[in-house]
Order: sequence, then C-alpha cells, then structure tokens
Amino acid sequence: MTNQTMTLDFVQQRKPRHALPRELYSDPGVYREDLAQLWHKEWIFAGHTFELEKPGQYLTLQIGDYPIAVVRGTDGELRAFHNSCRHRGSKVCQEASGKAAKLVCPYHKWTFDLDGRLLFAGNMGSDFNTEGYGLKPAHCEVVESYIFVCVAETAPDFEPFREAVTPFIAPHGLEECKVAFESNLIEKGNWKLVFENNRECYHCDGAHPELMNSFVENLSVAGVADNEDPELEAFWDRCEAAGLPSRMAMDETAGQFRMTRIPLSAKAVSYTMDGKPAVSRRLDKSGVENIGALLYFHYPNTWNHFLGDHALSFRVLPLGPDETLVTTKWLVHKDAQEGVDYDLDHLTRVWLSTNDQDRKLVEGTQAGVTSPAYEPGPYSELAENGVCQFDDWYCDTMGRKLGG
Ligand code: 3BY
Ligand code: FES
Ligand code: FE
Repeated sequence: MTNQTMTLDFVQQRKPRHALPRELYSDPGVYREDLAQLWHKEWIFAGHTFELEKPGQYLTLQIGDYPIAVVRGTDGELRAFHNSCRHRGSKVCQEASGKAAKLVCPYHKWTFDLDGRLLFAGNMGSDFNTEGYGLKPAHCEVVESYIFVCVAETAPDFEPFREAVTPFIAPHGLEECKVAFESNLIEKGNWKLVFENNRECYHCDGAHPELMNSFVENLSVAGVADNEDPELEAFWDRCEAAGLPSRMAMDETAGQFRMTRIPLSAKAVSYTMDGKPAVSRRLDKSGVENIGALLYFHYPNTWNHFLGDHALSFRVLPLGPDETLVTTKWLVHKDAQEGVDYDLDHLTRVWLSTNDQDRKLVEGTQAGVTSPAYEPGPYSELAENGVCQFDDWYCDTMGRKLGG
C-alpha cells in the first residue's frame, strides 16, 4: 500500500465528531503525506516583516523537507529562497536569523546577491556562467506584517485570506511592532495534537491557572451556543463602533482560517497575572480600553492573539511524526522600552506557563494515542467544536487532495 492510499484509508475511517485514528498521529507514512499534501503545498507563516527591516536581514525556517531563507533585498523587497546552495547543496544561511551584505555559502564561498543571483564562484574556470545558478525562489506573500511562504511549484490563491484577515488585523498597528521576546518549544507530539489542543479550552480550567486570570472561554464565540449572548453582542458592537471588526469570520470554502474577537474576564485587559496591561504603550488606535483579544488562526501553522497592549503570534512547524516546534513571539510597540514601558516577566509569564502546560498535555496525549489500546473517543458537543472543526478541515482537505 502506498502512503497515499494508507492515509486516505485512515482519513475515511475517522468517525465523525471523534478524535482521529492513531496512525494519523503517529505513522511515518502518514507524516510523509502530511508534508506532501499540506506542508509542501499550503501557505506557511514564517515570521514578521519588522524582524527584517534592513536590507540583508534574513530569517530561516524548515518547512518539512525544505530549508527556507527569507531575505530583505537592497531594493526593500522581501524574498523567500530555497536555502540550498546551487553548488553542492549546503545550507547557505545557517543561523536562525542574521544580517549579511551578500549571502555567502560557508562551504566553498559561492556568493549570492540578496535577490538570489549568483555573483561569484571561485575556481570554476573562465567559461563558467553564473547565470542559471541563482538560489531557487519560493513563493512569498505579506499581509499586515505576516510573512507567508509556499514551497509548492504553484501556490494556492492567497487573496481570499488576505481580503478576509486584513480588516481584522489592520487596526492593531502591527507594522509599528517589534519582537519583545521569542520562545521556541519542541513538543514531543504530532503537529495535529498541537493544533487540536489549541482549538479547545475544555482543558483550560484544570491546566492553565495563570491564563485563567484573564481568559474566559465563551462558547458563543466558539460558535456553539445557538442562543444569542447579549453581553457578547454589546461587546462586539462597542468594538466595531470603534473601528475594530470583531464578529466571527470563518473561511467559507474550506474552514482553513478564522477571525473573532473575544472579551477577557471581567477585570482583565491583558494576558497578565494581574490582568493589567503588560505594556504602557498601546498598539491599536481605537481609544477603547478593553478590546478583549482578537484571535485568528490559519491552518496548518499559526494562531494569534491581539490585545490592546501587545500581540502574540504562534508558529507551528513539524519536525517529525511525533515532534513539533512551536515558536511564540510577544509583539509590542517598537518604541516601548523594556524596563520602562514593560517588564519582561509581567509580559511573558502567562503564555510561557501556558505553552509549557500545553506541551505536557500534547506529550501525554502522544504517548497515550500510540497505545494499541487507544480508541478515538467522542468530542464534547459543548466544548470541543473547535477541535472537531480542525479535524474536519484536515480530513476533508486530505480526502480531497488524495482523491477520496
Ligand atoms: O487561541 C485560542 O484559540 C484559545 C486560547 C487558549 C485556548 N484556545 C481556545
Ligand atoms: Fe555552497 Fe559549495 S556547497 S559553495
Ligand atoms: Fe492550553
């Protein structure tokens, strides 16, 4: 059986409103298909434009099999390249991020311009033509500071997502941001367990004491409760009147992305231990003090929170069938000074704790679903519709791509 037919089999075996069959979380052949059909084909969030402000600044990431470098050119353009030298294949940019006048391969010093052209290759003889040996480009799009990369030959249409997400993020002033702190967490679990865990807060009361100071799960926001919630409606009206789109918008085609604004708990305006702002300099210009949290996700690799005083971006990258890298960035106004406008511990405590608690939950689940005795259990009608929506997206998308 090929990886394709095996993966399609397991996708079709999935019981509606139940967790996925074990193999979808652990089988190396399924993992290869996840890479082939999703990670090597979809738009993947790489980082933010404000991390690459100056010409020559670059960041690198690994998208499945593909090492990628995103580089700011001398012309101000951002470009994504396959980070594989056209001589004998060495990674050209070896650091997670950096700045260089030219991209010099560390192996035999082939030297590439910031736009990818090969400028210099020593000892190659006088009739060696550098043309045709430039770094191979990958697709690259930017929306409201979010850099997305696609390694497929033909990329999916980026425009529907751009159109939907722009009005939500634009008022949050992301172009005026900097990264105050970054954490990189390796979770010993399949990437789908990482995302499933993010799509529910059924576990939050028991697992996230720090987050629960400010976060309340609102089932109406999750799209579960049929009855209208007058308080939520009033909150949305107030935010929208101040120019902040808030009512949930879901990708109607495939359910690949969603935006919604949620109120925080009564006395909280930020994800801090005391609920007070972590940063004195605000990001948005709405003039409304309590704007809750704007949440947006884009499958398969990012979820985000935008608050009045700071924002958080999360990037998921698979490292293997049972290993996933989660990168979290705490974004603050670029003029905010550490120690003056914010205290790093006050800013990061809640999500550093929450991420680590989630890591343990994911790792425990990976260990449990690998058991031959594991049987996919039912999702809560009330509290697990988000997880179910993620699994539906995964199974529908894989089914469609594998011709099921
Ligand atoms: O990011 C979300 O969608 C929220 C935050 C915590 C859990 N989850 C439901
Ligand atoms: Fe890059 Fe040789 S592999 S210069
Ligand atoms: Fe959690």
